[in-house]
Amino acid sequence: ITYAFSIFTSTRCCGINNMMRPSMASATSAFSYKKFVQFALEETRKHAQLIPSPLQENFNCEEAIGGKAELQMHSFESPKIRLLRSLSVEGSDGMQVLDFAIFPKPEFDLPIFCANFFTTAMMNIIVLDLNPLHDVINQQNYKEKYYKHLIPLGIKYAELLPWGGKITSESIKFFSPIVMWSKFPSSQQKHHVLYSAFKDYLKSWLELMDQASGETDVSQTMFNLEAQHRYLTWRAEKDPGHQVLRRLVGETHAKEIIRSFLFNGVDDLGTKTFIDYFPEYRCDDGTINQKRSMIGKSFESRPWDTRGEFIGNTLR
Ligand code: BLA
Repeated sequence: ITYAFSIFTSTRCCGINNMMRPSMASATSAFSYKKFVQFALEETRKHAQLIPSPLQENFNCEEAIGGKAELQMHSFESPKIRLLRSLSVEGSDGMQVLDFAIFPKPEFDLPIFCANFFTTAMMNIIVLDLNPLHDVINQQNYKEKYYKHLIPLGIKYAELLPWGGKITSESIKFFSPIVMWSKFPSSQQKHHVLYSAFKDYLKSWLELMDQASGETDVSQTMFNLEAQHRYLTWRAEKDPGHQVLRRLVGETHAKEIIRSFLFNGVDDLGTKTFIDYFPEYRCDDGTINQKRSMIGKSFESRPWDTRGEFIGNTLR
């Protein structure tokens, strides 16, 4: 097996201009997430001056083992953004993946922009959300501050991209009342809807960012920082995409991409461990239970009503 890592093969491809390269998918389908990334960077630049992140040097473009996919990574920061990063994958078999997130600086209690799309020739598994930094089930004022005016947007897309069925119950606490969680067979019409939703959600997040003023209270900043670290710790350990990534680039390099790039900050924004945050995953020998979920899957239908009230009363 030959490994092709960015660090060793950085001359092979990429840099931002690579977005202009003909897509690997174009041979099999017209669909690609590259235009999503391009839109997102252009749109964000209307609101913030993006400067390349130091991560860009090590994480940019690479080929998966055996040349079966191409991975592209971008990362930026700005005065209010700690990290905007994007991973897109185009497989030679038609697989298309986008993992796009924007993490605010800790002075801001802004939600985390989250677009996670996994597409094969047949199926799509998507999560699109402004993931709340704080509790939106019990903390009414945080929910109202960021989501009240966005409920109609959520309702609009919930009709077009219906609830995807049961999910890892733990995940729901990381989702907002306007989360799009959906599974659907590939079609041009659905991809068009997804693109619109992505654009609308991103624009909404950017408006929230424009309005946000930085926290001056140190304890509130620390509260935001820990919430972001907890989020990163969850995703760096339990994100459903890890398995695919390991298959593409191998165990060691997948771990590097996950901890240093996708969920950058997990190793330096805080000192608490996964078990500190999620003690129910602790095995008798102190290690982390490898199960994705301790509670199991639930929420057959959308656990938020049309007023944005949480109605999934089975949540522990
Ligand atoms: C499935 N991805 C899922 C599911 C969710 C998410 C909820 C349904 C399975 C489940 O119940 O967990 C996404 N879960 C999230 C997100 C958060 C969360 C965004 O808790 C945030 C807090 N998905 C990707 C990437 C890949 C990917 C990058 O985002 C691949 C590289 C793959 N996701 C993927 C696959 C499945 C999946 C293959 C189906 C397999 C499974 O259900 O485990």
